[in-house]
Amino acid sequence: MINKTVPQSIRKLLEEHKQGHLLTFWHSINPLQKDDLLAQIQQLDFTQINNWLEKLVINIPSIDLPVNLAPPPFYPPSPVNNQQKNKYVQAQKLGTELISTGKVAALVVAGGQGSRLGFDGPKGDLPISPVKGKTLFQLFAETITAASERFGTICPWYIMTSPLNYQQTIDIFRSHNYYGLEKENVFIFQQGTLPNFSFDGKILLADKSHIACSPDGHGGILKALIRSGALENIKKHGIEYLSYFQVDNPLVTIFDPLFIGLHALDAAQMSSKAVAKKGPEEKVGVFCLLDGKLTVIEYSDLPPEKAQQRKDNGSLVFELGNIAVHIISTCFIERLSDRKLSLPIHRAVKKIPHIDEKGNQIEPDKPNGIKLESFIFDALPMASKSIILQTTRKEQFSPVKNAAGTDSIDTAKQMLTDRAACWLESAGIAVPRKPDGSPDCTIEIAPAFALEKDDIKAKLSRIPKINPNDKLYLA
Ligand code: UD2
Repeated sequence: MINKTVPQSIRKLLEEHKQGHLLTFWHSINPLQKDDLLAQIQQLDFTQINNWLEKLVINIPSIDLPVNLAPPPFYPPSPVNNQQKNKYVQAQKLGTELISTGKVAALVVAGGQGSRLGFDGPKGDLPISPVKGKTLFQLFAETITAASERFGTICPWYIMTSPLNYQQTIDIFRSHNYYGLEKENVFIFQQGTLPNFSFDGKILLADKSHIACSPDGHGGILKALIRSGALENIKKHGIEYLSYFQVDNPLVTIFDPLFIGLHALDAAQMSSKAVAKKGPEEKVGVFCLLDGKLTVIEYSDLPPEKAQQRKDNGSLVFELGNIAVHIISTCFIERLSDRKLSLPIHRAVKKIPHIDEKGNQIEPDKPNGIKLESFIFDALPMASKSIILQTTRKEQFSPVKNAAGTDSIDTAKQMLTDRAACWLESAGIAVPRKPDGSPDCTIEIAPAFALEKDDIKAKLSRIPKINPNDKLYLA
């Protein structure tokens, strides 16, 4: 058994595709590891791999800078004329009805590795609320509980993880008793992975018996929903709309009747929320019409003259930044899968830990290889209809990407306090402010207390006077 040999067919296959090095350590691994490695090799699809090698790994794809670009139509945060006002009222009513009748579920993508943040563990376990230090998962769970009560229904929650953080995520939910949600209403599933490559096209080994792999991008959700049985479960619950968001945005409004209603009224298949970009350099994808089709163009692919182009009123022509909040119709996911439509694969040059040909562990300090991934927003041009609702950054978008500086834990905590202060002030509560205008206190509003600004008015008697430096938690 110790001397188990490699099946001839596998050895031949690897040699044919110049990946024979995957067996370098065959003689120094134990029988279980041998079986494991063989299983991983059998999973490799060499037709696809050769295609990626040619188009994305060995050869650097030439990026055709998009030329035929136009800004897309969008719904503004508030209606601008009577006709639109009527539509928003109708949409709000329809969205409320759809949520109340159990047609909408929450769907979060939480499979990323969060490497920029340097946080050890699933990003959803990051403490983020400014007073109580609740984690992202807890905040979302409490929001889902509060929304279920508000709408008189049960809103299920689908959570995409990756093989790298699935078990940890399950353990976190178990140890927190699913944050008060019923276990059967929380569906945690795994996305796929793709192998990592050196610049010369060799598949990297993570250790002597494991191929180095990374999650296949948030676009992997389309396949993962089907493969994991989540889509079946969604259909069984009669869910028609998925409210998609990223695990790194503590300000997200998960159940927004207006957004859901506009999507449904316009018979859209996949819709998006956007914010006005802070400036031409902000690192978010932008919504554009490319040859008439709604598309997200990553900031790095947007020609600088387009990124900087301004309207007469001074705002950017391509101003709609992607905050990765979507409504996706269940039937759209089914249609993509029936037609076997797959999303394009993108290359990302990254630092990839691996072992070298002598078995030495390499922890690179600069990018040394290529990861491949697909993006959910690449499904937008495949939708027969898609709408964009512009929203306000300070109300709904504060991504936690970095350990410090912009888009960090500190900025998200500050924005949670800022939003809470604005909600309280809009209900007539005085909030102490510093000379620079920022709140001179820390405020956390639990989802059970208020899901939106208008909920505050009914709770005025429960709000104490706020003094400078106070830490106030409203629950
Ligand atoms: C994404 C968008 C960017 C902007 C920004 C808003 C891309 C390429 N860019 O930036 O345009 O909208 O978000 O915050 O998406 N994830 C998985 N599996 C994966 C990879 C990622 O679940 O294999 C999740 C991850 O856990 C996170 C989200 O997808 O919730 C975004 O991932 P990211 O942080 O890598 O995206 P980023 O910052 O490149």
